[in-house]
Parts: sequence; structure tokens; C-alpha cells
Amino acid sequence: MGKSSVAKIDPLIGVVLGSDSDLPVLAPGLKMLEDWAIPFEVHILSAHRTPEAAADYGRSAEVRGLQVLIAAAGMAAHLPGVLASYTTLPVIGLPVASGHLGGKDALYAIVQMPPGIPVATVGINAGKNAILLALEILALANPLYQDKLKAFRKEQAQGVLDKDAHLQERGFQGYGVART
Ligand code: RP5
Repeated sequence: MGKSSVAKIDPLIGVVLGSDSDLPVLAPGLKMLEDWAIPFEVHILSAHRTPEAAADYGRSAEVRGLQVLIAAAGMAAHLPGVLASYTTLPVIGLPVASGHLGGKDALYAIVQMPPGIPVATVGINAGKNAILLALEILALANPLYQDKLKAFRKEQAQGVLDKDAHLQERGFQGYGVART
């Protein structure tokens, strides 16, 4: 037997982190993609520390078959904008709380793109929303992904209704700690 006989599926979502310190913000969302069998890849590339590699990633993303990019970065968060400048694929910027300004620096850096090079922006540390938004983009052309998103919404709604039922049963003083 040669190499592994398991066929590798080409990734559709490209996730790029400015640093490995950004990984915890994305990890729960990446787990969701894994659970749903959505092909993705994750890389660590910095707009400032590895500018050439970041540019190469942006340039080659489309021909490699990626359909949407997520770029997470903190502080002077130029990574999403730099990637967006090299590709016409949709780029979702995820501002990460890092350093003394708590992520507002990254949020402003990502959301204030100059006209002509858009970057969709989610909230500070909103890793799951970045992943869900990427999946919603993919789902435009894939009914199977639509089904996964609809099932997720249904499950999420049921979770809220269960909490309300618990609150009605126990009253606010007997509710206990908030459940995630
Ligand atoms: C940004 O600087 C990274 O995205 C990270 O959020 C922040 C700090 O990076 P490290 O010093 O932890 O590598 O470029």
C-alpha cells in the first residue's frame, strides 16, 4: 500500500489566523465544521510578520478551490484586508481581543476598509458567527449545507425554549447558573 487510501476532500473554507494565540477564539467554530463534515483548512499567517506568505495565500486561494475566507487577527488587524486585496472571494474578518485595547482596535481596523475592497466583519471574538456566516455563503449553492444550518437553528431555538420552561418551573430564584 502506498499513501493513505482515504481521499482528501479539497477545502472550501480557508481560515487564516494572524497568530496561534488567536486559535482559541476559532476552535469551537472549527469543531462545528468538523462535526458537520464541511471541508476547511486552517493556517497561521501574519500580514506583518509573514507578509509574502499572506499575499501568496490570498493570490492562490481561488485557484485552489476555496470559496470563502475567514481571517482572524488582533491589535492592528490588517490580515483580513490584506487577503481581501489579493482575491475577489468573500473575506470575513474576525477581530480578536488581544493587547490593551480589548479588540476594539482590531474591530476598527477590520471594519473600516476603504471603498472597493470589502471585508465582512463579525463581532469581537465572535468565532462561531464567522464560521456560520462562511457556511451561509457556501449554502447558497449547496442545499445540504442549508439543511445543516436549518437543523442548527432549530436546535438552538429548542435550547432557548428549554431554558424558558426551566425558568417557568423553578422561578428566577431557583433557576441556578446560566446554561450555555
Ligand atoms: C496579531 O497580534 C495576532 O492576530 C494576535 O491577535 C496578536 C498578538 O499576536 P502574538 O503576539 O500572540 O503572536 O497579529
